[in-house]
Amino acid sequence: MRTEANAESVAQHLLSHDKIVLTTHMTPDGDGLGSELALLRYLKRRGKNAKILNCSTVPEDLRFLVRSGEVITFQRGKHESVIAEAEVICAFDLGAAGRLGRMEGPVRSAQCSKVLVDHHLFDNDLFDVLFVDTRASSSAELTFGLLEAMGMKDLDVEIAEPLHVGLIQDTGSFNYNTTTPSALRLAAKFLEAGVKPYRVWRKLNCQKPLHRVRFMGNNIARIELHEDGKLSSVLCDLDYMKKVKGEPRDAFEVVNHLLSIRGVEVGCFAVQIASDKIKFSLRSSGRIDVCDLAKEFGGGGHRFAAGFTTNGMTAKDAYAEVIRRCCDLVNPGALR
Ligand SMILES: [Mn+2]
Repeated sequence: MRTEANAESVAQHLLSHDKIVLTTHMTPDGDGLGSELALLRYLKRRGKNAKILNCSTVPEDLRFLVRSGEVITFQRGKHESVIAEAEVICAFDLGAAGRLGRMEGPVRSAQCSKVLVDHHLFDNDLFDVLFVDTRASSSAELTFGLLEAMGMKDLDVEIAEPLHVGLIQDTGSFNYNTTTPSALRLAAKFLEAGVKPYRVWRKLNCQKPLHRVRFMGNNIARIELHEDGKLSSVLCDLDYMKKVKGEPRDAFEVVNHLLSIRGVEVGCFAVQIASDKIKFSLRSSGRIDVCDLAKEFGGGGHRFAAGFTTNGMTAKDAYAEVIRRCCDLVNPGALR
């Protein structure tokens, strides 16, 4: 049975079980990781046997949030039993089932209850309890509601800091349309609990190795414009990364610069992660929905920030195809 749950019912559901496995999407961001860390810490205080099991390792810039032993990286042949023995699996910020990566199969086979806490549009065929609100700024905001519903009395920095990171990442430091009055009230609560915004900002944004900053500069220098400047794009393929000694994980930041150009309505960033796998990130300045296009290619996300990965096409072909579709988005029906 599938239930559209509220914070109270999910809270009771979690509290009535003991073995709880928390997880989030591959290459976790601050929102997914922050949400699961906050819930893990609270569940442990409540005496629960809770674990975080993720399909990818914690990205370097988020490691400051994690204490040793708090996050387990899923390994085939080793951690299937953790999933099989769980009484509840609770996933955060997922967006699409495929984003469980190598864990998708084991999670699908598990017999236990599966809870999703998310603010993405989600085509669900996996979870039996859905705590999804696409109007929420972040999964962190929903997780905070869940903690309150569980009876959390005193919010402290151990729980507030990871949630704060989720909140600031998903609101673009309180600049995106996701910046609601309740998001700002939540930030105030986090600061009252001891979060130091300057510390968090330094940890998140001022710890880059030189080669990554230079690599970003190289990518910015290669931004192309299409359709009278309404569409901006960059392709970062393996040949190029080899030439400049860049890595896919260092490339993604360039996406934030695609919409910084006057007149650009859609930004498309493509990075080749394997010979026939190209990861696309689409961003919209706020008029054009890019999520439907991402869904057509098997991905998803939000209306103005979405992504997907193509399989079985060369980087050049996949990029050409996606750019053609993006041109149609910014200038529908144009002859070209
Ligand atoms: Mn999120």
